[in-house]
Amino acid sequence: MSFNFNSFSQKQIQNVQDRTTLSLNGDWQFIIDPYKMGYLDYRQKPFDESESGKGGFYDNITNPGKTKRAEYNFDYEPSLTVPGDWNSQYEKLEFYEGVLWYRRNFTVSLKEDKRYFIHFGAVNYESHIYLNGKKLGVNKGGFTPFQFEVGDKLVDGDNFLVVMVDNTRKKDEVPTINTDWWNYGGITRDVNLVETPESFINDYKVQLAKNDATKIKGYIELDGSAGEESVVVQIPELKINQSYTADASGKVSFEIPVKKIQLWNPEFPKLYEVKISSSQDAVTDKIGFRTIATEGKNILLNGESIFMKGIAMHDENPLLGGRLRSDGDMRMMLRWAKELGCNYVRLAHYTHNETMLRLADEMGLLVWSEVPVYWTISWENEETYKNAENQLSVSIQRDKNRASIIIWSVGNETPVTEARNVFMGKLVDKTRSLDDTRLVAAALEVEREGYTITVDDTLGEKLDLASFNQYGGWYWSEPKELPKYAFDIKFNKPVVITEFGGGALAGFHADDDTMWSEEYQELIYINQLKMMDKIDGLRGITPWILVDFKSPRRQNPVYQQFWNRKGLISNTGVKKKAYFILKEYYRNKSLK
Ligand code: GCB
Repeated sequence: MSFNFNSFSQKQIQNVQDRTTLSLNGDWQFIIDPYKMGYLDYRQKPFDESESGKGGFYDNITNPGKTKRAEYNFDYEPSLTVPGDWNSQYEKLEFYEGVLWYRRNFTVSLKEDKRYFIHFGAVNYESHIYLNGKKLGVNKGGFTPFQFEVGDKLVDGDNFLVVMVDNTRKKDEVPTINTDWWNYGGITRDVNLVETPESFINDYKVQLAKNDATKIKGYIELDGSAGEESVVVQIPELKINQSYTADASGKVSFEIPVKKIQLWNPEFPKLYEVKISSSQDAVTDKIGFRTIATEGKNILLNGESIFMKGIAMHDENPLLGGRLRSDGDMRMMLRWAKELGCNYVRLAHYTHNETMLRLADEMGLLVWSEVPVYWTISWENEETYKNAENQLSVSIQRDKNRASIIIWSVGNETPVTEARNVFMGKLVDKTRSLDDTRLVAAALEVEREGYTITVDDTLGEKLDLASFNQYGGWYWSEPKELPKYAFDIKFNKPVVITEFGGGALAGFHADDDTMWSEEYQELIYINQLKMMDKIDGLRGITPWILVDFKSPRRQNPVYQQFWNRKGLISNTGVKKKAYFILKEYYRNKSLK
C-alpha cells in the first residue's frame, strides 16, 4: 500500500488544549539515518510498498524485536526533547538535513466507549508515522498540525510510536529549497494522544459576522454523531445560552444577536469564556470578538481607523538558536514586541505555534499570519499548489477563532509571472472562501526607477492591502540617500509595509557610513521612518525584524556567523540603537 501526501489527513480537532489528552511530549529516542535505510531497500524502493515483506532496518526500526538481524536498536540511542528541533539539541545535528527516526514508548488504559487520536502540533517537514509497527500515514508541511484516529491500532497497556522525519529541502515543496531561515528539523511542537467520546465536538467557529458587531455567527460540527443530537452554546458573561439540534451530518450553523459586547482590541483584549456542549462532549474556549475591514485607505478595527505599530518575527528562540518550545519562550517574544510599543506582529513566514496566537489574543497584539509560499515556489506544479493550499487551509482551520489574527497572508516576495499570479490568485480565493471575516494580503515586491519606488504588482488587485517589502538603505542605496526617494503606489488601499531594515552587529559601533555598525542600522531606521511617513495611506509597518535569527545564507565570518543581523535585538537579548528609534516613533505615532 502506498501512502500519498496527506492521504490520511483528517480534519483537525479544534482546541486540542482543552481536550482529555495524554501528552506524548518529553524524551524520544532517536536514530540518525542519513541514507534513509529504514525506509528504502537497497534498490531504493520503499519497504512500505514492497510486496515481499519488510527488510531488516525497516522492521527493526518500526517494529523492534520482530527480526533477528537487528542492526538498529532505539534502546541504546540518545534522546531528544519533544517539542523541539533536533538542530539545537545535539551538536552533530546543527546542520543536519535528512532523515531521523524518533521513538516514544507510552502506556494507556483504554476505555471502551472512547475514541483516540494522535495529534501532532507540527513536524518539519515530511513525517511517516507508525504506531505499534503499523503505519498510520504521512504528512507534509513543517508548520501545521495533523492527526490520525488510532483506536484500532492502540492496545491497552504498552504502546510505541515511531516517526520518520525528513527535512530534506526539495524544489517542489512548500517552502522550496531556498529560504532565509534555519531549516530546523524534527518534532517541533506538541504531540498528544487525544481521547474523545464516540460523538464529539470536532470543530466550531464562534466569531462576529463579517463586519457586523451585532451578531455572532458560527457553526459547530460533531464527529460520530448518530444525528439529531442537541448542542448548546453558552457565553455566560453575555448571558448567551442557546440550544440547537445538529442535522444528520452533525452540523449546526447559528447566528446569535448580541448587545453590549465588549469588543476585543489591543488595548483591551477582552476574551469571553465560550462553552460548547453536546450530549456526550463539552469544550471551553476563550474567544475575543472584533471586526476588521478596509475602507479606501483605512483599516477599520471595530469600525475605527487604526495604525498598526508592528514588528516581524520568526518562530525561533534566539537565546537557544532553536524553535520556540514553550509558553515562556513565546511570551518572551511577544513581551519584547509589547515593550517596543507594538500593537501588531507579523508572524513570518509560516504558520506559528497555536499557543503564540492564543498569547496574542490574551496580550492584545494584532496578527499577520502567513504560509510559506516564499520566493520561488514551483508555480506550475499542481502538487505544489495542493500542498500550499493544504497548509493554508489547515492554518485557517486551526486559528479561525483567534481575534488577534486580522490578516491571512498568502506569501512573501514572489516573483511576478502569469503562473505565479494564477497560483497565488487561487490561494486568495481559497482564503476568502474559508474565512470572509479577515483581510487577505501578501508581502509584495517593489520596482525602482531613479528615486521612485513603484508598487503595482497585479496580484495587489485581488488583495485587501497594498503591502510590500522594501530594503532602501540596505540592499539598495545608502541610508543617507533615502530622503530622495518617493513612492508611487498604484492601489487605493491601505498601505502596510511588511519589511524594511538592515543588519547590525550589536556592540559594534562606528560612524553611520560603516556597514554592520549599530549607527548604520540606526540611520536606516531614522530615514526610512521619515520617508514612509510621507506615504498617503500608510496604515501599518512591520520592520524586519524583532531579533537576530539564524540563517545558513548569512555567513559573513565577522558580523554574521550564520545569523541574519537585521534584528533590533541581538541573539543575546541586547537592544541595538535602532530599537530605540522605532520605540520612540511608536510612542509618538497616533493610533488613528
Ligand atoms: C526579505 C525576506 C526575509 C529575509 C529578509 C532579509 O525580503 O522576506 O525573509 O530574511 O529579506 O534579511 O534579506
